[in-house]
Amino acid sequence: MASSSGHKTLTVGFAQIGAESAWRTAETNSITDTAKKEGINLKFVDAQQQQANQIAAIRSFIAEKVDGIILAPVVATGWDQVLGEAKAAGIPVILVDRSIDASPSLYTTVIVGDYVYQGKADAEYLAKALDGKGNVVELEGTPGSSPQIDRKKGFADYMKAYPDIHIVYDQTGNFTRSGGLQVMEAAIKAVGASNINAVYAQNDDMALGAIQAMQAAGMQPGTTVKVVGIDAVHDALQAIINGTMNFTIQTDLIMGPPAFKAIREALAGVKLPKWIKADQPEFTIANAAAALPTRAY
Ligand code: GYE
Repeated sequence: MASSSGHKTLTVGFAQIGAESAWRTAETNSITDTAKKEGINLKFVDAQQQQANQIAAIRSFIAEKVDGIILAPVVATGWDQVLGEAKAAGIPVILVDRSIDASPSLYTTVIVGDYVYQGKADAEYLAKALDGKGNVVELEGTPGSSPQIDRKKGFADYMKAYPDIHIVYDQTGNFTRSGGLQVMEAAIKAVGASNINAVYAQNDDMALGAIQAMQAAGMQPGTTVKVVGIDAVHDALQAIINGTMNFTIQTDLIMGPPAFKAIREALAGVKLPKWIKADQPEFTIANAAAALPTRAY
């Protein structure tokens, strides 16, 4: 059957991670809005941060004989078995926003940013802003997820050249605003407010939570404490404009159009690149205000 847009009506299963961040919710909206617009029958599962729920969702998509599967893999390992089952059923699997440790033959393509580069960009900004010297609190994402692993590595590798910059506190905030707030409260208690010169948050939501915790402790995020995040979500750009945050780098979240396009192409026998990458613009006080009104989500 043809939809109003002229495409064959597809049935696609989407195993989403959950709703831990503003970024994640916007990505969900991109995929559900695009499905509506393109007349795609979308089976949406919110896995509540559990890999087991994602594996169960994929198995039910296979049983329902969907045309394609979109998976945002919560962690990087443990996918071989279930992706082997999807492959055996001949169903293309498009990975979105997180990569996995598995043979590339088990999936069609991964649409994902360069997260090592993002960590490096945050490190580069901080090394300059701190003049090569200072104490940093690191807020990490979901343990074992590809952005947590890669962003940590990109930052640490770059900072090897700066021996006078120290990570004085380092904990996961699970990519959530409340996690960022709690970890920052604990860091302030453990290290002392006056001993913290910067915060490196592996996503913007945790940076925003940390800003709240610092303000409650009478600190001045954005001025005496430098704050860098990742994603470039709306509230982070607003915080940069307000002067409470210093830097962020975009993670693409307009995932609907490229994901469904990849499924159509895979079904048509087109050979896709294994890694589909988007631009990652950087934002500071110099360009945040101009960018904010044109953000799609
Ligand atoms: O940066 C973060 C999140 O996997 C790239 O997950 C994604 C990350 C994103 O919830 O905000």
